[in-house]
Amino acid sequence: NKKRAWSWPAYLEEERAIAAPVKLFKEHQTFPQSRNSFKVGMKLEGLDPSHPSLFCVLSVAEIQGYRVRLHFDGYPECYDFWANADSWDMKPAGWCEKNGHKLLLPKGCKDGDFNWSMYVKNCRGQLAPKHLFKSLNTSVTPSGFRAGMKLEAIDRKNPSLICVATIAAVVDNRLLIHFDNWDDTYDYWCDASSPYIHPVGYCEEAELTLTTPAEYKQPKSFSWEKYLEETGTQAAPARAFKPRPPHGFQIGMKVEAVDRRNPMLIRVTTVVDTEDHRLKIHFDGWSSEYDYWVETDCPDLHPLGWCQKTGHPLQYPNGSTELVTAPGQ
Ligand code: MLY
Repeated sequence: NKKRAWSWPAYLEEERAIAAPVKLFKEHQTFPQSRNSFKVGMKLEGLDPSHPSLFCVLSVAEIQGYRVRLHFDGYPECYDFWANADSWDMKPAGWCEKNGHKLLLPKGCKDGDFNWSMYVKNCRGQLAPKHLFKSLNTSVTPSGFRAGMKLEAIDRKNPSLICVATIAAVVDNRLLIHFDNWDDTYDYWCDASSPYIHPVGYCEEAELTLTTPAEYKQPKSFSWEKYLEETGTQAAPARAFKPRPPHGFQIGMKVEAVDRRNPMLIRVTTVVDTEDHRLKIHFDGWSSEYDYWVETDCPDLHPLGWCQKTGHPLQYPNGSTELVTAPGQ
């Protein structure tokens, strides 16, 4: 019995399965054009994935292929998270100040006397150089969305609710969605083609219930016209909302996907169900109990060969170890 290494071509043949075509993936999911040049210890500003309205002081804690593990300075390691090196959520030191965003300081640092160059000097760190941030060079087409404009948005944490919301910020082609009179823990970033945002009047037209702002006095008699006047605000123009084309993923297609239960791992994965904007993914060799839904544009979804090309380990289906016994010779 000869042994050969696990490989996608052999596995696809064995499973009679097909790879999800590379053209179905967004640029940020497919093969990167450049290397990951971040180094352990480099410091930067970035979004907290569990509180996406907040930019924080982060350090690169680990590199794995095209991915980085980011650590919140001054906070326990249990909050560390993984991101791709071209993530839009990563910004160089000074970005928040320049763009008028609040920066959550390392624990123990006082507001007002934080200064990046003093800070890195004191902790003998190093700033991540600006040219490493791919997100700074994205070309931006003017969108018609402006901070302060109102819209109807799905609460991603309570997806049955479509709510009165505000564009809290516009950066590049991304919008920060905030829910009126709620705290910012429900906020999220999206783009103009997000299926989760709609123009003012959408619910009325579709005969859906619109969730009014928290503590709104007469929710039953809510009218957009009155509310825009009361708040002295404008509705986001309907033409700024862009339809998202169908994704093209089909049941049975294979991909490489980060396992969100253990996000340092990327596994051999199958699409087992699809919706308009989401895929249900299954980790090959594991129980279907572990299946879950992801957004089609999720940065943790990649075409076959991504791990190999970017130098990241790939977890083979449970049961088959790295070396598999080849049938026959
Ligand atoms: N059951 C939740 C619902 C919160 C909804 C907030 N959205 C509309 C922003 C709660 O009361 O906390």
